[in-house]
Parts: sequence; C-alpha cells; structure tokens
Amino acid sequence: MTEILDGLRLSRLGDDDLELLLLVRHFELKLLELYGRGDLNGTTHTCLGQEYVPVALRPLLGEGDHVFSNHRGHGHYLSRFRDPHGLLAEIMGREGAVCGGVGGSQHIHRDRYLSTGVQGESMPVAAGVALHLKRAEPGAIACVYIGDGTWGEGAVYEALNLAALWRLPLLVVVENNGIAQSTPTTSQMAGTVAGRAAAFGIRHHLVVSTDVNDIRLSLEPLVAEVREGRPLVVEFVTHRLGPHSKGDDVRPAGAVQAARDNDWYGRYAHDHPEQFHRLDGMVKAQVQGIADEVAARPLSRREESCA
Ligand SMILES: Cc1ncc(C[n+]2csc(CCOP(=O)(O)OP(=O)(O)O)c2C)c(N)n1
Ligand SMILES: [Mg+2]
Repeated sequence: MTEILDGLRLSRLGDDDLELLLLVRHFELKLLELYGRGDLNGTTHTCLGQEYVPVALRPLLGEGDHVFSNHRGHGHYLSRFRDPHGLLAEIMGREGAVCGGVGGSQHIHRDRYLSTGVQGESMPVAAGVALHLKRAEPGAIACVYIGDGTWGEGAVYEALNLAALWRLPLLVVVENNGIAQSTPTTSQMAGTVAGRAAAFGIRHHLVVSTDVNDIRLSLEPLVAEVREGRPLVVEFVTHRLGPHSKGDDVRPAGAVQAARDNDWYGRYAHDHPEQFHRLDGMVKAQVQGIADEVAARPLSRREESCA
C-alpha cells in the first residue's frame, strides 16, 4: 500500500480539528524524543502519519459509545479525551497518570475507552460490549481499531461471525498501513480485508482519502446504520510514518519516502499555509510545556486507580 493516496488538495479544517491533528503529531514526536534521550521506560508505538483517522472519526462517536484501541493508540485516546497531560503522565509514570502509571503506552482504561497491546484481543470483547449495548442502550456502538496484521488473529473472525449473526452495533476500523512490525501485508495476507468481511456478510467501506472533512461525510451515514445493528468494517489505506515502535524501521527507503509523500502534515502546510503556521508552532510549544510540566511531577503511585 505505498501508492499515493490522493493527489488532491486537502480541504480546510476548523481550527479545532487542525489543533487536534497537530496535538497528536507533536505528542508523538515528543515521545520519540523522550525515548531517544532515555527519559522513558518500556516501549511505545506512535501513530505518526495516521493521526487523521481518529480525528476524522471523533465527532461520529459519542460519549455513550465504547472505543477499543490497540498498541498504536495515542491518537485514539487524545481524539476522545484531549488529555495529553494524563496520557503523558501515564507513559512517564508520573502523578496524574490516567491509570496510575501501571498501564503505560498500550494499556489504558478510562470511562468507555480501553486499549490493549495484545493484537486481536479487543475484537471479541468489543463484540460482547456491542451485544450489551444492543440490549441495554440501543443506539450506542462499540468501535474497535485494529491493524492489517491483526487480521492474522483467529479471534477477529469469531467476533465478526457473531457480529453478523447477532446484528451487533460493531464498527471495526482497520488502519491498513501496509505493514505489521516488519512484515509487509502482501507477504502475510491472502485475499483482502474486503473479501474477509464479505465472507461474513459484513459491509466494508474503503477510505483512501486523508481529507478529514471528506472522510467524515462518507462515514456519517454508515456509522448511523451501525447504530441500528448493521456491523461495518471501515478500512483506511494509510501510512506509518515512523518506525514500528522506536528505532526499529526495516522498511526500504522507497516505502518510507512514500509515507512521507502522503503525509497530511506537509500537504496541509502546503495547502493552507497561514492557518497551519499559525497553529503548528503554538501546539508544538504547548506539547513542550506539557512535557516539561509532567516530567517535573513526582512518580505516580500504584494506588492511584484507573479512571
Ligand atoms: C497476539 C500478539 N502477537 C504479537 C504481538 C506483537 N506485535 C505488536 S504490534 C505487531 C504488529 C501489528 O501489526 P498491525 O496489526 O498491522 O498494526 P500496526 O502495528 O501496523 O499498527 C505485533 C506483531 C502482539 N502485540 N500481540
Ligand atoms: Mg499494520
């Protein structure tokens, strides 16, 4: 999936959306910097290049909906809560951490948001929650983010089977960045995501655009139908701009260049320079301030409970 996504001009976003996109971008860049300096423990997977996916979905998901995220989940969390302080404190193990500092980058629980680093694990859980919502809170949905590589997990198919059979309000968002750690999708996936969804009679919608406004327009009616019990797989053709986690990028230079060419960040700067430059420096400085402030906090304590 290295071809150019869309050569079109990106439409202008409201300041609020652009600020959120930039927040996720600078948050992730800051994390790589902190890891590079040895200021963080454990691991992290950034969503650099993929920020627009949860930002586009943000207004389509309400507080009553559940979101299940994965190992590459910072953008999912920030799009839902706009809480860079709590997330960074969680990753740095500082006071004010969302889960008392025991979840780290990949395992966050807050209200109706849950992430896991175990690939595929969230699919049956999301299907179960969708069943509960269908019975107890009709109109609410469970949204689960998975990668292309996660389609190698059997649990995905058990969940799809029940979602179709029981007409569950389940929205599966696939961030197909063409690679799973170091394995290109073409080397591990027979057939297509669309074909696999079709095998269960589940609708599939392909998104190749990186234009947040366009994506929202196309998804709005489809998500409304999910609320009525029509499960849906939405597959984003996207690009992982950074390494799999921190320094482990084994892709050929051409693949990395294709990701850069498609990156919304440079394209938006080109298409809307005044707005971009007005907000980009501001958000970058905000993230720097947040990092300084959180790093100066005392260590989190285990008794700080998960929200
Ligand atoms: C069950 C399981 N197997 C292996 C891993 C190690 N692992 C973490 S991320 C990853 C690749 C995931 O690829 P994909 O689903 O395409 O998501 P992406 O990283 O590209 O966002 C692997 C193999 C894991 N976390 N869980
Ligand atoms: Mg992938």
